[in-house]
Amino acid sequence: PPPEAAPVPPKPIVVAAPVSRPTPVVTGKDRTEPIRGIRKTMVKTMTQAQTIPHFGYCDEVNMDAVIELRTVMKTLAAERGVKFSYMPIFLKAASLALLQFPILNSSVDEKCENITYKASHNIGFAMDTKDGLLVPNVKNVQSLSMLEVASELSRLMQLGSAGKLGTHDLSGGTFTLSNIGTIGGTYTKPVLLPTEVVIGALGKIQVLPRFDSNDNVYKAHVMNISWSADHRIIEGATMAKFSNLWKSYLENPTSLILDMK
Ligand code: CAO
Repeated sequence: PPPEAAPVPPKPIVVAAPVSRPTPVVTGKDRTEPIRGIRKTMVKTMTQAQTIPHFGYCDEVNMDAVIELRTVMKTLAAERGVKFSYMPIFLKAASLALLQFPILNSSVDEKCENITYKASHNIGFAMDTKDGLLVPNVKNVQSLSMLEVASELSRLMQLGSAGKLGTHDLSGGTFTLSNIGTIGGTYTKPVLLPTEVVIGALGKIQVLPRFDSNDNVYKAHVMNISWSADHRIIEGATMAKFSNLWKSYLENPTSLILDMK
């Protein structure tokens, strides 16, 4: 009899997070409270951001290959005591792409007369905490391994959840990614974090029908990316080229490993 075929391992499927249901609040009358703390900082930063002319650029990323890669990396990282989400891959891919588009890791002075190209890729990530929106950053992503990025992300997330992030971790960011997809949504319109010139928002990974190269429909894992950039110094074409490169690292993670320092 012909030898039995080896069992095909099941494809990893990303399951959407359960809908979070906060406790309903019924007070019966209006309530006014002062804006304090992190929300007060958000008022200041976002008001400043709206003085910057932003443009948006969106695309979709096929996540099939990166989901498989991350499944393996998650197990390997766990053996070394490190939690490994998709974020280290997103950050490292961004850092490698920034090496080719340094203007996206720059800042402009208040009068918009000088551009400073930042040597470090201090990549911030938006964090939804009980106290509000926090954006700690991983310093020098350009010189960290993927595992080191994962470990640093875990440290920052733990501190953020405990409300213990310090000024060092919250300042000096040069580029930001916001994974709103852990909560839901597809495309967004992210707002810049001054003095940075780009922010990217990642939508939720969805299972959707797509065509392969032979025109056959297959089940694809798709994630949307929404970039906002400072149009005073960033051209749409530059943003598109950077996004194409970042996307190519995720769609073909072997190229990510090839370019890794
Ligand atoms: N789509 C679908 N699922 C996703 C996903 C995405 N884009 N990103 C991560 N996930 C899944 C992961 O698969 C993970 O499950 P498994 O490990 O079991 O596979 C699960 O979600 C939980 O991920 P995580 O807790 O490890 O999250 P993370 O490290 O990817 O992200 C953080 C952490 C801090 C980015 C996230 O918790 C968060 O706060 N997101 C909200 C950001 C936000 O508020 N943005 C708006 C800013 S403007 O107001």
